[in-house]
Amino acid sequence: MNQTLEDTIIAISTPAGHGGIGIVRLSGPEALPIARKIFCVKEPEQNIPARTMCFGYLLDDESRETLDAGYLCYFPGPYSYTREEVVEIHLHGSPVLLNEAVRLGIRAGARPAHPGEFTLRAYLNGRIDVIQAEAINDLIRASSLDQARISFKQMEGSLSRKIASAREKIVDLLTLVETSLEFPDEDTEITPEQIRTVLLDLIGDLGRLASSYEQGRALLEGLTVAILGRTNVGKSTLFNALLEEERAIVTPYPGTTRDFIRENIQVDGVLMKLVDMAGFGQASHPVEEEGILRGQKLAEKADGLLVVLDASREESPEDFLLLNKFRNKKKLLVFNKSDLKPAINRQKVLDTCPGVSWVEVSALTGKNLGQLKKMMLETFAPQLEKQEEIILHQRQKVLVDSIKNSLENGLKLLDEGAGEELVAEAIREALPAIGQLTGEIRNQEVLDQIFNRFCIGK
Ligand SMILES: Nc1nc2c(ncn2[C@@H]2O[C@H](COP(=O)(O)OP(=O)(O)OP(=O)(O)O)[C@@H](O)[C@H]2O)c(=O)[nH]1
Ligand SMILES: [Mg+2]
Repeated sequence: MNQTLEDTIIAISTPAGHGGIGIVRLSGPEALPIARKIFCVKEPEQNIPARTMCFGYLLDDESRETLDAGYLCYFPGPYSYTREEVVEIHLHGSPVLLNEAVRLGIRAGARPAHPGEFTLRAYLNGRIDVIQAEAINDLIRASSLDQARISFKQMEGSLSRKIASAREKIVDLLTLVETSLEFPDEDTEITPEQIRTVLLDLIGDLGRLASSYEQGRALLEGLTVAILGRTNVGKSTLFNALLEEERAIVTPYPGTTRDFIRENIQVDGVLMKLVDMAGFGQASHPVEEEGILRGQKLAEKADGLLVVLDASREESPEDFLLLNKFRNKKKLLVFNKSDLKPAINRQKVLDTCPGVSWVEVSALTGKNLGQLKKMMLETFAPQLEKQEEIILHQRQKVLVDSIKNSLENGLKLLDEGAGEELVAEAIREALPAIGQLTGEIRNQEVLDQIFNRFCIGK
């Protein structure tokens, strides 16, 4: 990726397609002069107010043809997204016009931006670190509100501060150990016990951070929740009701659903991939049999199960078979068709799986579906502490693990009675990983990987 900061870059910053407005953005030393060439505003250049919308016209400066009306907004560096001179031109959201504006901008001296290059510049100019850059992209691509919340905090520097504080503690510890080595007689001496306390504290913190990656992944990818039960209990009806869309076919005949269907829903900001599948029981057709097998495999891997039972009929051996088969999975028991006269022996079912939460619903009338959603959150979703930091990227997880490893090596040496010099050396090995985590140590390949995931114009 070209990283010359002398260039002025240009790109459309709004998504592809037609929209109410579309924004072309420029960043670099010539941003304002170039913008003024292609966009005509009343104010003379020296009077263009900062961060204020100025009405004007998109103009082909060669043919003198006016192409659109809109607004120009000038963000003088360093008070801009990239810390450089930045101009946004707001036009009508027409791809034809926006592309033309970019073409005119290039003719006037700008160069097309690479994906993520605006954010890359913000990083190269020291406004954000790599963790924050990753968070910006996460925020843009967030598929659930929870994920967006976490990414926003990280964009504002919460995770970076946590890493900085770990770094500070490590550096302080190293300084103490080194001073006590250099001046052994003075009262600067640090005891192995003190070193151990600091190390254990840091290792605990980093361990919690590393294990938050599992939650992070669940957030990014969503939780898979499989709807399972014998045929005709109302799985597809429940699936549709939770989806609020008539997605799966529902009929009064057992064996309606044969293949599985997966759709995303959001429950209070948490992304769940809901899967409807063939009902368990005697298959009436080889296709259904295959569907049942696939469903079982899926259910085994799911993050949670909704085991649906027909409360208007007596419990059947298949119900018990199912409950036993998925004994060790997180699940909820859903007694469906509660609008009809009950016939199931609920207690008998509950006795086979003590401790499992249950709810009586009617997928048909919608009764208790809100309650069911609440329970799905409580039972399946990782419980996020609001102030806790979550790692969303494998890159970050690998580096946090590596920092923790170095500290653990130091601790091991300390426990084996090795000299403080050796202990310090092991601890010092944590520093490069910290540098890579926040991007202080620049690795072109890693930067390319991170910023290539961005859209053009961000
Ligand atoms: N009264 C009542 N009927 C329901 C309810 N839920 C589903 N049904 C009916 O039960 C029948 C079967 O519903 P489905 O949703 O197709 O059941 P399923 O479990 O997906 O069935 P298979 O795909 O064949 O395994 C349909 O006639 C639904 O209208 C409910 O809560 N109350
Ligand atoms: Mg079905």
